[in-house]
Amino acid sequence: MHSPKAEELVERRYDRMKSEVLRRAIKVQSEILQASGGFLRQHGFVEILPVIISPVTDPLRHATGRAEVEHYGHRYQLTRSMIFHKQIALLTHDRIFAFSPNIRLEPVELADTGRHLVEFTQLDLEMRGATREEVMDLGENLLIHILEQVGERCPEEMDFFERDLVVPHKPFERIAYREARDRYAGDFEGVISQQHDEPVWIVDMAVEAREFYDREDPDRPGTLVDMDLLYPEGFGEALSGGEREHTFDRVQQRIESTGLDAEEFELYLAFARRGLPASAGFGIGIDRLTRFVCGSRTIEEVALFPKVPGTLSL
Ligand code: ASN
Repeated sequence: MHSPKAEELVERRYDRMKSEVLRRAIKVQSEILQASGGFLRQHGFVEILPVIISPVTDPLRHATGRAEVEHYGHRYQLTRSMIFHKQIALLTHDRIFAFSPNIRLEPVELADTGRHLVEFTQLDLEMRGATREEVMDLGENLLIHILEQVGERCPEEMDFFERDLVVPHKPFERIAYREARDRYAGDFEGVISQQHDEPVWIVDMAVEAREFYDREDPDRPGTLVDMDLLYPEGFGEALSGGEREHTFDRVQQRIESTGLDAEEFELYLAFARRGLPASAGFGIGIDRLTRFVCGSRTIEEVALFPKVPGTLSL
Protein backbone atom coordinates (compact mmCIF):
# COMPACT_ATOMS: atom_id res chain seq x y z
CA MET A 1 0.00 0.00 0.00
CA HIS A 2 1.29 3.43 -0.88
CA SER A 3 0.53 6.49 1.17
CA PRO A 4 -2.20 8.81 -0.18
CA LYS A 5 0.50 11.42 -0.84
CA ALA A 6 2.50 9.02 -2.99
CA GLU A 7 -0.65 7.96 -4.87
CA GLU A 8 -1.59 11.54 -5.52
CA LEU A 9 1.90 12.38 -6.77
CA VAL A 10 2.05 9.41 -9.11
CA GLU A 11 -1.43 10.24 -10.37
CA ARG A 12 -0.26 13.74 -11.24
CA ARG A 13 3.05 12.73 -12.75
CA TYR A 14 3.00 9.24 -14.30
CA ASP A 15 1.15 9.94 -17.54
CA ARG A 16 2.85 13.28 -17.83
CA MET A 17 6.24 11.51 -18.03
CA LYS A 18 5.10 10.01 -21.35
CA SER A 19 3.56 13.19 -22.70
CA GLU A 20 4.58 14.72 -26.01
CA VAL A 21 5.04 18.13 -24.38
CA LEU A 22 7.58 16.84 -21.91
CA ARG A 23 9.37 14.61 -24.42
CA ARG A 24 9.89 17.52 -26.78
CA ALA A 25 10.75 20.05 -24.06
CA ILE A 26 13.46 17.77 -22.68
CA LYS A 27 14.88 17.30 -26.18
CA VAL A 28 15.03 21.09 -26.53
CA GLN A 29 16.72 21.31 -23.14
CA SER A 30 19.32 18.77 -24.17
CA GLU A 31 20.15 20.90 -27.22
CA ILE A 32 20.40 23.98 -24.99
CA LEU A 33 22.93 22.16 -22.79
CA GLN A 34 24.92 21.03 -25.82
CA ALA A 35 24.87 24.46 -27.49
CA SER A 36 25.85 26.38 -24.36
CA GLY A 37 28.61 23.98 -23.26
CA GLY A 38 30.02 23.85 -26.80
CA PHE A 39 29.98 27.64 -27.14
CA LEU A 40 31.77 28.17 -23.84
CA ARG A 41 34.44 25.56 -24.57
CA GLN A 42 35.08 27.24 -27.90
CA HIS A 43 35.60 30.48 -26.00
CA GLY A 44 38.25 29.05 -23.70
CA PHE A 45 36.05 28.04 -20.76
CA VAL A 46 36.70 24.93 -18.72
CA GLU A 47 33.70 23.04 -17.34
CA ILE A 48 33.89 22.31 -13.63
CA LEU A 49 31.66 20.01 -11.63
CA PRO A 50 28.94 21.52 -9.48
CA VAL A 51 29.18 21.83 -5.71
CA ILE A 52 26.16 20.43 -3.88
CA ILE A 53 27.00 21.02 -0.21
CA SER A 54 29.33 23.54 1.39
CA PRO A 55 29.75 25.38 4.69
CA VAL A 56 29.13 28.63 2.77
CA THR A 57 26.68 29.52 0.04
CA ASP A 58 24.95 32.49 -1.55
CA PRO A 59 22.91 34.41 1.06
CA LEU A 60 20.57 35.77 -1.71
CA ARG A 61 18.59 38.96 -1.18
CA HIS A 62 15.22 37.41 -0.49
CA ALA A 63 14.41 35.06 2.35
CA THR A 64 14.63 31.36 1.54
CA GLY A 65 14.52 28.53 4.05
CA ARG A 66 17.82 27.13 5.26
CA ALA A 67 18.64 23.73 3.75
CA GLU A 68 21.31 22.05 5.83
CA VAL A 69 23.09 18.74 6.10
CA GLU A 70 25.11 17.76 9.12
CA HIS A 71 28.06 15.44 8.79
CA TYR A 72 30.32 14.52 11.75
CA GLY A 73 29.50 17.79 13.44
CA HIS A 74 30.15 19.91 10.33
CA ARG A 75 27.26 21.90 9.01
CA TYR A 76 26.89 22.13 5.27
CA GLN A 77 24.32 24.05 3.32
CA LEU A 78 22.79 22.98 0.05
CA THR A 79 24.02 25.25 -2.72
CA ARG A 80 21.82 28.28 -3.43
CA SER A 81 24.31 29.43 -6.05
CA MET A 82 27.97 28.65 -6.71
CA ILE A 83 29.03 32.30 -6.66
CA PHE A 84 31.79 31.93 -4.04
CA HIS A 85 33.07 28.68 -5.50
CA LYS A 86 33.20 30.31 -8.91
CA GLN A 87 35.45 33.07 -7.60
CA ILE A 88 37.68 30.56 -5.81
CA ALA A 89 37.80 28.23 -8.86
CA LEU A 90 39.38 31.10 -10.80
CA LEU A 91 42.55 30.40 -8.83
CA THR A 92 42.72 27.18 -10.87
CA HIS A 93 41.44 28.29 -14.31
CA ASP A 94 40.78 31.72 -15.86
CA ARG A 95 37.39 30.93 -17.38
CA ILE A 96 35.09 28.41 -15.77
CA PHE A 97 31.49 27.27 -16.01
CA ALA A 98 29.28 24.68 -14.37
CA PHE A 99 25.75 23.39 -14.78
CA SER A 100 25.00 23.98 -11.16
CA PRO A 101 21.96 22.55 -9.34
CA ASN A 102 20.65 25.12 -6.88
CA ILE A 103 18.30 24.53 -3.97
CA ARG A 104 16.24 27.50 -2.85
CA LEU A 105 13.50 26.78 -0.34
CA GLU A 106 11.22 29.48 -1.71
CA PRO A 107 8.08 30.67 0.07
CA VAL A 108 4.87 29.05 -1.15
CA GLU A 109 3.66 32.44 -2.44
CA LEU A 110 6.05 31.95 -5.36
CA ALA A 111 4.37 28.69 -6.43
CA ASP A 112 2.20 30.43 -9.03
CA THR A 113 4.71 32.71 -10.73
CA GLY A 114 5.44 30.06 -13.36
CA ARG A 115 9.14 30.90 -12.91
CA HIS A 116 10.15 29.43 -9.55
CA LEU A 117 11.24 25.93 -8.66
CA VAL A 118 12.80 24.84 -5.37
CA GLU A 119 15.41 22.88 -7.32
CA PHE A 120 16.72 24.23 -10.60
CA THR A 121 19.93 24.31 -12.60
CA GLN A 122 21.82 27.35 -13.65
CA LEU A 123 24.63 27.62 -16.11
CA ASP A 124 26.98 29.57 -13.90
CA LEU A 125 30.16 31.09 -15.37
CA GLU A 126 32.94 33.38 -14.27
CA MET A 127 35.85 35.10 -16.09
CA ARG A 128 39.02 36.22 -14.39
CA GLY A 129 39.90 39.89 -14.96
CA ALA A 130 36.76 40.52 -17.03
CA THR A 131 34.65 43.67 -17.03
CA ARG A 132 30.87 43.81 -17.02
CA GLU A 133 30.98 44.89 -20.68
CA GLU A 134 32.87 41.72 -21.56
CA VAL A 135 30.47 39.36 -19.80
CA MET A 136 27.46 41.18 -21.23
CA ASP A 137 28.91 40.77 -24.70
CA LEU A 138 29.54 37.09 -23.98
CA GLY A 139 25.98 36.73 -22.65
CA GLU A 140 24.48 38.21 -25.81
CA ASN A 141 26.60 35.98 -28.04
CA LEU A 142 25.80 32.92 -25.91
CA LEU A 143 22.04 33.47 -26.02
CA ILE A 144 22.11 34.17 -29.77
CA HIS A 145 24.17 31.02 -30.37
CA ILE A 146 21.82 28.87 -28.28
CA LEU A 147 18.72 30.18 -30.05
CA GLU A 148 20.28 29.72 -33.48
CA GLN A 149 21.44 26.19 -32.71
CA VAL A 150 18.16 25.10 -31.15
CA GLY A 151 16.31 26.62 -34.12
CA GLU A 152 18.46 24.58 -36.50
CA ARG A 153 18.38 21.32 -34.56
CA CYS A 154 14.83 21.31 -33.23
CA PRO A 155 12.57 22.48 -36.10
CA GLU A 156 9.96 19.81 -35.27
CA GLU A 157 9.88 20.80 -31.63
CA MET A 158 9.50 24.48 -32.53
CA ASP A 159 6.59 23.55 -34.84
CA PHE A 160 5.05 21.44 -32.10
CA PHE A 161 5.22 24.33 -29.62
CA GLU A 162 4.08 26.72 -32.38
CA ARG A 163 7.09 28.79 -31.42
CA ASP A 164 8.40 31.29 -33.90
CA LEU A 165 11.73 31.92 -32.20
CA VAL A 166 13.24 35.26 -33.15
CA VAL A 167 17.02 35.40 -32.79
CA PRO A 168 17.68 38.74 -31.04
CA HIS A 169 19.89 41.50 -32.42
CA LYS A 170 23.00 42.88 -30.74
CA PRO A 171 23.46 44.98 -28.75
CA PHE A 172 20.44 44.32 -26.55
CA GLU A 173 18.70 47.39 -25.14
CA ARG A 174 19.82 48.58 -21.68
CA ILE A 175 17.79 50.31 -19.00
CA ALA A 176 19.31 51.56 -15.74
CA TYR A 177 17.76 49.95 -12.64
CA ARG A 178 16.62 53.21 -11.01
CA GLU A 179 15.13 54.51 -14.23
CA ALA A 180 13.26 51.22 -14.72
CA ARG A 181 11.99 51.29 -11.15
CA ASP A 182 10.80 54.90 -11.41
CA ARG A 183 9.25 54.56 -14.85
CA TYR A 184 7.33 51.35 -14.20
CA ALA A 185 6.19 51.08 -10.61
CA GLY A 186 5.75 47.69 -8.88
CA ASP A 187 6.86 44.66 -10.86
CA PHE A 188 8.95 46.67 -13.30
CA GLU A 189 10.83 43.63 -14.59
CA GLY A 190 7.53 41.96 -15.47
CA VAL A 191 6.23 45.05 -17.26
CA ILE A 192 9.46 45.62 -19.20
CA SER A 193 9.63 41.96 -20.18
CA GLN A 194 5.99 42.11 -21.32
CA GLN A 195 6.49 45.25 -23.40
CA HIS A 196 9.54 44.09 -25.36
CA ASP A 197 9.98 41.58 -28.13
CA GLU A 198 13.77 41.33 -27.73
CA PRO A 199 15.77 40.76 -24.52
CA VAL A 200 16.54 43.80 -22.33
CA TRP A 201 19.37 44.40 -19.87
CA ILE A 202 18.71 46.06 -16.54
CA VAL A 203 22.03 47.52 -15.37
CA ASP A 204 23.41 49.41 -12.36
CA MET A 205 21.34 47.93 -9.54
CA ALA A 206 21.04 49.87 -6.31
CA VAL A 207 23.36 48.50 -3.64
CA GLU A 208 20.43 47.50 -1.40
CA ALA A 209 18.78 45.54 -4.21
CA ARG A 210 21.53 42.95 -4.69
CA GLU A 211 23.87 40.64 -2.83
CA PHE A 212 27.14 41.89 -1.33
CA TYR A 213 29.34 40.16 -3.89
CA ASP A 214 28.38 42.38 -6.85
CA ARG A 215 30.95 45.18 -7.11
CA GLU A 216 30.00 48.66 -6.00
CA ASP A 217 31.12 51.30 -8.48
CA PRO A 218 33.78 53.35 -6.65
CA ASP A 219 32.84 56.38 -8.78
CA ARG A 220 29.13 56.01 -8.02
CA PRO A 221 28.73 54.80 -4.44
CA GLY A 222 25.40 53.06 -3.98
CA THR A 223 25.40 51.70 -7.54
CA LEU A 224 26.62 48.26 -8.54
CA VAL A 225 28.49 47.23 -11.68
CA ASP A 226 26.06 44.43 -12.39
CA MET A 227 23.14 43.43 -14.58
CA ASP A 228 20.07 41.27 -15.11
CA LEU A 229 18.84 40.13 -18.48
CA LEU A 230 15.09 39.98 -19.08
CA TYR A 231 13.52 37.75 -21.68
CA PRO A 232 10.97 39.42 -23.94
CA GLU A 233 7.25 38.54 -24.21
CA GLY A 234 6.70 38.49 -20.46
CA PHE A 235 9.03 35.54 -19.73
CA GLY A 236 10.85 37.59 -17.08
CA GLU A 237 14.36 37.27 -15.69
CA ALA A 238 16.86 35.23 -17.67
CA LEU A 239 20.19 35.80 -15.98
CA SER A 240 21.93 37.90 -13.39
CA GLY A 241 25.55 38.70 -12.77
CA GLY A 242 28.15 41.43 -12.68
CA GLU A 243 31.64 42.38 -11.65
CA ARG A 244 32.60 41.08 -8.20
CA GLU A 245 33.94 42.44 -4.98
CA HIS A 246 37.08 40.42 -4.36
CA THR A 247 39.42 42.21 -1.95
CA PHE A 248 39.15 41.20 1.70
CA ASP A 249 38.40 44.73 2.92
CA ARG A 250 35.65 45.40 0.43
CA VAL A 251 34.03 41.99 0.90
CA GLN A 252 34.07 42.42 4.67
CA GLN A 253 32.63 45.94 4.47
CA ARG A 254 29.89 44.86 2.13
CA ILE A 255 28.94 41.87 4.32
CA GLU A 256 28.72 44.17 7.34
CA SER A 257 26.77 46.91 5.64
CA THR A 258 24.29 44.33 4.33
CA GLY A 259 23.70 43.36 7.97
CA LEU A 260 24.86 39.77 7.52
CA ASP A 261 26.82 37.79 10.07
CA ALA A 262 30.47 37.75 8.89
CA GLU A 263 30.98 34.43 10.71
CA GLU A 264 28.71 32.70 8.18
CA PHE A 265 31.19 33.66 5.48
CA GLU A 266 34.33 32.91 7.46
CA LEU A 267 35.73 30.40 4.97
CA TYR A 268 35.06 32.60 1.97
CA LEU A 269 36.61 35.56 3.79
CA ALA A 270 39.69 33.48 4.58
CA PHE A 271 40.13 32.84 0.85
CA ALA A 272 39.60 36.54 0.11
CA ARG A 273 42.30 37.40 2.66
CA ARG A 274 44.76 35.18 0.79
CA GLY A 275 43.70 36.82 -2.48
CA LEU A 276 40.89 36.28 -4.96
CA PRO A 277 41.13 37.44 -8.57
CA ALA A 278 39.05 40.29 -9.96
CA SER A 279 36.32 38.79 -12.11
CA ALA A 280 32.90 39.10 -13.65
CA GLY A 281 30.34 36.47 -14.50
CA PHE A 282 26.71 35.49 -14.50
CA GLY A 283 24.29 32.63 -14.08
CA ILE A 284 21.50 31.77 -16.50
CA GLY A 285 18.71 29.44 -15.41
CA ILE A 286 18.43 26.42 -17.69
CA ASP A 287 14.84 25.59 -16.74
CA ARG A 288 13.70 29.16 -17.44
CA LEU A 289 15.61 29.18 -20.71
CA THR A 290 13.86 25.94 -21.69
CA ARG A 291 10.52 27.51 -20.85
CA PHE A 292 11.34 30.58 -22.94
CA VAL A 293 12.51 28.56 -25.95
CA CYS A 294 9.40 26.35 -25.83
CA GLY A 295 7.17 29.36 -25.14
CA SER A 296 5.52 27.53 -22.23
CA ARG A 297 3.26 29.18 -19.73
CA THR A 298 5.01 27.69 -16.70
CA ILE A 299 8.43 26.33 -15.87
CA GLU A 300 6.71 23.29 -14.34
CA GLU A 301 5.42 22.25 -17.77
CA VAL A 302 8.92 21.84 -19.20
CA ALA A 303 10.79 20.38 -16.20
CA LEU A 304 11.21 16.62 -15.87
CA PHE A 305 10.97 16.53 -12.07
CA PRO A 306 9.60 19.97 -11.18
CA LYS A 307 9.76 20.97 -7.52
CA VAL A 308 7.13 23.66 -7.19
CA PRO A 309 7.31 25.52 -3.85
CA GLY A 310 5.05 23.81 -1.33
CA THR A 311 4.20 20.77 -3.46
CA LEU A 312 5.58 17.25 -2.95
CA SER A 313 7.48 16.10 -6.00
CA LEU A 314 9.83 13.38 -7.13
N1 ASN B 1 24.74 33.09 -10.47
C1 ASN B 1 24.52 34.47 -10.09
C2 ASN B 1 25.74 35.30 -10.41
O1 ASN B 1 26.68 34.79 -10.98
C3 ASN B 1 24.21 34.57 -8.64
C4 ASN B 1 22.89 33.95 -8.25
O2 ASN B 1 22.44 32.99 -8.82
N2 ASN B 1 22.26 34.46 -7.23
O3 ASN B 1 25.76 36.47 -10.12
